[in-house]
Amino acid sequence: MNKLVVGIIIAILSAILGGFFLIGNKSTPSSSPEPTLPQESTRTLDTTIRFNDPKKSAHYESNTPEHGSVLVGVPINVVINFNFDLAPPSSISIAMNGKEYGLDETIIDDNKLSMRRKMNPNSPDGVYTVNYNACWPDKTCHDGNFQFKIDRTQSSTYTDLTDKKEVTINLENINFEPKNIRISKGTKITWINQDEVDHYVNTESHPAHTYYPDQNSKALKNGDQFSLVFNQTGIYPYHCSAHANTMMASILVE
Ligand SMILES: [Cu+2]
Repeated sequence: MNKLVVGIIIAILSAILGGFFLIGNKSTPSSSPEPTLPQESTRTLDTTIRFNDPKKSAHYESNTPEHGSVLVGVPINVVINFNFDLAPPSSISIAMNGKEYGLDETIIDDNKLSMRRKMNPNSPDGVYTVNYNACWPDKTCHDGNFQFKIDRTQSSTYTDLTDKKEVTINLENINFEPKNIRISKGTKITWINQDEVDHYVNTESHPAHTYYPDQNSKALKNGDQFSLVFNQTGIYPYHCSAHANTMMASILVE
């Protein structure tokens, strides 16, 4: 009799605790802080080579190209985003094997929350290390670094639309269709929302959207469209900010 009562109590406790842990586990992803490494692991991360761990400076928010990403073309610039006002002499270096591939000077954007440096469009394939020095109005500076890889051979996985003057990309089924494409310099791309939910076209990173600010649309409702002519060669990773972790794509301009 006592054994039966104990058994029932254990069964009830197990059910309650089991339910508790189930709820606890379910709530974990939304309540836990953002993982620090790697960032946004659903993006084009390379698992075949080992990148160094990035160093994040004070006030660091995000960067494009993303740390550990593999690009099928050369980025038009490297952009780093912060949550505090940048000041001179903030600087960015983009180097491989001791050689600098950054072009011109580092530019602090007008809102002072991001800085950028152009990259040599003839940069060879390989792993690049970005070292940056972020300085603040009180004259203090903090350094940081991250890495990305350029591998042009992987552009064969991109849909070749290089002979087109105009290209349409449909936003449908919460995806960009076609997703990763190659186009020629001067091609006009038009994005059309075919879904019932709102979508956006946003340049990386999320949510700063600073890599190529021209490539930021307003909210696109069903049937709405957004167009942009690409006049500069390079790689343009982008996403929809309403579905930032799944709805992403890239344009290689040749
Ligand atoms: Cu979307």
